[in-house]
Amino acid sequence: MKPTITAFERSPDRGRGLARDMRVRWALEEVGQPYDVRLVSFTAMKEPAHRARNPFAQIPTYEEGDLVLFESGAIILHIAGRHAGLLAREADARARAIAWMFAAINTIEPPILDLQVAKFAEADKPWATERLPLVLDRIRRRLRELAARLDDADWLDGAFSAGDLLMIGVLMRLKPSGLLEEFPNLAAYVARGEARPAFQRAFAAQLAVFSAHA
Ligand code: GTB
Repeated sequence: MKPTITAFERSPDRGRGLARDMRVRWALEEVGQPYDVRLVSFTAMKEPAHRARNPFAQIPTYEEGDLVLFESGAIILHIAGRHAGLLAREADARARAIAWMFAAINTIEPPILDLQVAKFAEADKPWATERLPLVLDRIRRRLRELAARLDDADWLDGAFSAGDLLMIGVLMRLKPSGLLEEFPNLAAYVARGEARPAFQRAFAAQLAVFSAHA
C-alpha cells in the first residue's frame, strides 16, 4: 500500500531540506517505496483533521491504510522494519543501528535545537549573547564525541543504516552554523549521505514543493 506523508505547503527553510519530512522522504527513497505527499499549510496543521494525525499539530506524519504515525524517528523505524535496506537482518547489528537512531534524536538533536531556539526565539533577550557560547559548546561536546566514534569509517556501524540516515538528517541542521566544518570527518560523513542517490531524489522532491510555491 502506498503511504502518504505530510510536509509543509510553504517550507520556511526555502527547500533546503531542513524540515523533518526530508528524512522520511529519504528513508522511503532508500527502500524504494513510492509515496504520496499531503501538503499542509500552517493553518491546516493546527486544525482537527491534522491534529488527529499528530496530536502536536506538526509535520511529518505517515498514513498507510489504517495506520497513522507521527514522530519522524518512529516513522523511519516503521519503514526500516517493513523493508530491507535500512536495518541489518542480524539481531545485534539491528539493535545497534536502532541505538544510533535514538542517539541521533535523543542525544545529538536536542542541543542543536537549542541553538535554533537561541538564535530565533531568544536573540532579543538581554542574556542572549552571554548564553550563546554555552549553547555552542554543548553542541561541540557531542560532535567531538561523535567524531571520535566515527573516526575514519564511512558509517557509524558497518553498512549504511537508518541510524546513519537519522544522524545525517540531524547534523544537516548545523549547516548554517559552520560548526560542522570544525569536525572534518563529520562534514565528510554528511556529504557522503547527501551523495546517495536516494538522498538526492528526496531532496529534489522537497525542493520541487518549495519551487512550485515560491
Ligand atoms: N519530534 C517531531 C518529529 O521528529 O517528527 C518534531 C516535528 C517537528 O518539529 N515538526 C516541525 C513542525 O511541524 C517541522 S520540522 N513545525 C511546525 C509547528 O510546530 O507548528 C522543524 C523545522 C521547522 C522549520 C525549519 N526551517 O524553517 O528551517 C526547519 C525544521
